[in-house]
Amino acid sequence: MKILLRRTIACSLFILAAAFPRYLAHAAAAPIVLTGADRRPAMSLDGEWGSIIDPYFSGLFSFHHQEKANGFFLNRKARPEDTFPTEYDFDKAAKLRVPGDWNTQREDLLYYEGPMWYERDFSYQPKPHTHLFLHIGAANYRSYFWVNGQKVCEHEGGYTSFNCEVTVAVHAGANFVVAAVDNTRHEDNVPTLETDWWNYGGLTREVSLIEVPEAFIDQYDVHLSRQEGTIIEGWVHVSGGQSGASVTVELPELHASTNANIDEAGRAAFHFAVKGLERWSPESPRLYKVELHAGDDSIEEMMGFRTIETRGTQILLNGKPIFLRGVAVHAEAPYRGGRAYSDKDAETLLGWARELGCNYVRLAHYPHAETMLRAADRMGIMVWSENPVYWALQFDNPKVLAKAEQQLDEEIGTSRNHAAIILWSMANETPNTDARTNFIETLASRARALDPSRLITAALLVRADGHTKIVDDPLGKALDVIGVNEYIGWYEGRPESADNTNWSIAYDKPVIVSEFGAGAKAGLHGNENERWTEEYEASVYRHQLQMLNRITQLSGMSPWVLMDFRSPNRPLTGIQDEYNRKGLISEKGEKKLAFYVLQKAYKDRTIGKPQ
Ligand code: GCB
Repeated sequence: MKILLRRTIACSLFILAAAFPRYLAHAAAAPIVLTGADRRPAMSLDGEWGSIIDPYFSGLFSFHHQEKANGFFLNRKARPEDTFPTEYDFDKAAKLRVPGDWNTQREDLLYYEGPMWYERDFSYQPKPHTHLFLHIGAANYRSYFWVNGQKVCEHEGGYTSFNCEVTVAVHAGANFVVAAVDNTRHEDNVPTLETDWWNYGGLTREVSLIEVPEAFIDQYDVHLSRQEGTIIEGWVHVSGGQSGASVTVELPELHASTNANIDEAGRAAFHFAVKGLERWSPESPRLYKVELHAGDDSIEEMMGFRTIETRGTQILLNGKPIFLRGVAVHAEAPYRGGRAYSDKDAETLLGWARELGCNYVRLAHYPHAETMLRAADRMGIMVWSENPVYWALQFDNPKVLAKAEQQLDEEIGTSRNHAAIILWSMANETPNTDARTNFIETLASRARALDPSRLITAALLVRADGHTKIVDDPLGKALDVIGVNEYIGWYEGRPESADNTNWSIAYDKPVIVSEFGAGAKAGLHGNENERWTEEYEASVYRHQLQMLNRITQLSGMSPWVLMDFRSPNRPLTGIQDEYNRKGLISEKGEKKLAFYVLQKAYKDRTIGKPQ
């Protein structure tokens, strides 16, 4: 009955919308976050979608720039009796693969920035008393979705997953979904106009349909208590759950379970003791099956349990000091190129990190795919996860803050149950202004409120006084761990300039050197004073490693970067060819000399505090 009512409402909305074009935009609900969306039974919508490139967005806007009631989202088919032309046809249009950025699928799209239309048919048999969500792993940057011509949602932010309710829009039998994805860069976006990576557009991660019961678990948090290492605590939120209804959390392998009741806000907080829990660590990345039950809904995930905290200038994993032997990683697909999304991409990238001797990766500069986080959980690689607050945003614009907050909420909401993630990074290399500091402090407080179980960091810029590098950015106050980016030997000085560089750090907190590096073209050899040779990059690493060992509060490092990645800022012909060449490995998988320098330091433990 409820469903019928909802469908009738939807139908009238649709009629209204036809009469008042702008109505559609307002009728669509905001997308929601589903924790563990990839753990739910789903109907995949991956594969080939019809696609129409639309640089002027004429599929959505009329010649007087009003939102159309009969845009491409209607997926209209021309009929012989028509008295007007239909100037598009998804059936005849070129195809694009989903998941996948469009830039690396067709040569003519490599540089394309603008709106792109996608269409896919599907058949479905809705079940009564269910909600149906269109799940989108990521769509860069702004995206709009319609099902059977009805607007179902709009979303902003290119690197987080979201879910649009389509319960009333989908009907029994044949259906179609249309998406418009627009990767135009804007000054008030997060990230903004300038980045040092390729602005890959499109439905870059998986798309599926997820059916859940009327009352369903949308978000949950299950983690080991920092205070008491034998207590698992957290909460489950049930959308549409009746106050007082019961939720069960179970770890069958440990014969441990608990029941908790949902409060007025739909949330059931729990904590329970477990015996014999083996903690997750890089040496032993033990994962347990965790089952959550709430009425008709249930979800099952493999989770690790560990604690992460700081003591003075140390980072403690499971109560013991740990040195983070890391490397920074972009979500760029090895060999194939383009945006990474698959298990295979994740396993190749993290496999290289492990071969280097890493126990840690900085996943720069935006939230990476769930596949990457699951692989890190399995492989025992700790993760720095990052909000795309990169360089100089409009820090005094409240709308920009709201966008950054939304992306942070989605990042934490989606990935908070990954043991691998130990750090939430708020930002990278932002200018030192009051507006910036307030902006990022607001984000840091929000992240702490959302997830008090992890550490907050950001990659800061440093200033210099003679041979002394000074880390005193006021933002440091808001952080648990200070991230520091520096490029001695590349953007400033020579590799050996590191030898007489000293560090003055204003905070009594752990420090991670979150970036250093140098560019080298794989296969280009020469002497170590020649820029772009593998020898030069290796020399920068050697001098850097010695210098880093002199920073007493150093708790970790993630040199820039694991693999060469595409960037439009890097046009040097014959060397860069639009790739940032600071990789330890080329995009074709060729290891450069610096890879082996770092590998040796990590394997011999000649870098970092003894653990
Ligand atoms: C940085 C940025 C990173 C760049 C890198 C570079 O400081 O954080 O995004 O790609 O330098 O190669 O210049």
